[in-house]
Amino acid sequence: MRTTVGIVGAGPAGLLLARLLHNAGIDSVVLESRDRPYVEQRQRAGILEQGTVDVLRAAGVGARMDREGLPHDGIELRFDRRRHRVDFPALTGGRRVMVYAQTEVCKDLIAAQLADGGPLLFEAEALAVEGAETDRPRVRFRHGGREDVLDCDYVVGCDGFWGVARKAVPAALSRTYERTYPFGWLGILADVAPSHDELVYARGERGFALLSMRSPSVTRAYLQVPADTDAADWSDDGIWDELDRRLEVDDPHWRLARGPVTSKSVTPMRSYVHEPMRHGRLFLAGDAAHIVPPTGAKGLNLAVGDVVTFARALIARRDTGDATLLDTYSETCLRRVWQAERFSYAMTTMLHRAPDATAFDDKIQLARLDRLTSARAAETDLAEAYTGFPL
Ligand code: RFL
Ligand code: PHB
Repeated sequence: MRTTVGIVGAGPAGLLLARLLHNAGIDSVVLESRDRPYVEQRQRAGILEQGTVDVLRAAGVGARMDREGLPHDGIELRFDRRRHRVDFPALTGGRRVMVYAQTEVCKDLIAAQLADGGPLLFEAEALAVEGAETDRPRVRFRHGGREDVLDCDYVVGCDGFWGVARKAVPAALSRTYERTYPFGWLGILADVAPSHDELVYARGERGFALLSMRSPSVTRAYLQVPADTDAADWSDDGIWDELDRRLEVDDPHWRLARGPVTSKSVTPMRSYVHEPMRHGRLFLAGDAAHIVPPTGAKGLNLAVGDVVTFARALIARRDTGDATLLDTYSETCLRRVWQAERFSYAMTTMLHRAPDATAFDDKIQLARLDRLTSARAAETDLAEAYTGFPL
């Protein structure tokens, strides 16, 4: 098989890249190791930045998002039994976010690709990327019990944190920066209307809690738990009791609505960056190159930023012959990536209670929250980072 751009992985990064290239008349082949139902049902992100929303609309895959997504103008912070709302449009000159699940973004992109795009092969596992330093990189893969080779002009590794593409960068040229956190998130979906009309990020003495949503009738919520937690050890009542405790405020109108829990799972928390994000004709995008803890809601949005940057660079190369944007892909992406790393780290360390936290650490967290909720400059910084820096 032969194509211009070989794309490894059909998560949001790979699927959106295939769409952007298709719209520009550049052919691609997407290889995805899992089957379609798995990719469409994997529960993950829920928040799209303003820039991500704009990109999906411009790519022609925003119609259902605009019908079913929930535009949000702010979030609530809870600490010390207090509630504080952060008003995004007022602080950012009109920027907001959209609640529209990653599962739905993927379904929309898959439907578009299968309708009129290039090949999207499910259950096609990439085994290795080879020849990245040559003009003809290739992906060795297994599909339908057979090994095959995809010959490309460019390969984009969109195969997530556990993928194979990153391994094609020689160890001597790779630098990695990493931090693991001594806690994870227990996430649930529940068939009950969200108890609040915006997301609630809560710092409590017993740890962090997040109240989110998937639709007007489905609640998504998370609890900070020890890193080695087994989700099966938590009963539904136990989860609701703990959410109740961590979301408690001195407001007689607040009440957490409970309902049947339909899914629960534990996610580890990690910060990770691989540099550089390009080696020869291999480009890394999304979780294949970097991971953020989910507290800043940045992972999917970073993946979108990377593939938009790559698509623009390749289109410029085709239209003008100038490869500068391809050559500077890594630097361009990493600048944005490190801003998201900074923000995700700041949100995580401000709101979670580490197992070895001291009384001093607690006071510093509260002082950071106090500053955020009393100084417009600090609040503006949060609002700008949360709604996303322009692409
Ligand atoms: P993905 O989604 O991991 O997709 C990679 C794809 O590659 C496939 N693959 C292979 N295919 C072929 N051959 C191989 N050898 C392969 N190896 C792997 C995989 O099967 C998969 O389909 O990476 P991508 O596209 O870079 O997208 C990244 C996002 O998925 C991720 O950053 C976000 O989900 C992170 N995240 C959030 N991001 C946000 O922007 N906003 C949020 O609100 C948000 N919340 C979250 C999150 C992630 C979470 N978890 C579970 C990690 C909440 C959670 C709980
Ligand atoms: C989600 O709804 O899954 C979600 C929302 C905000 C985050 C992380 C996850 O920061």
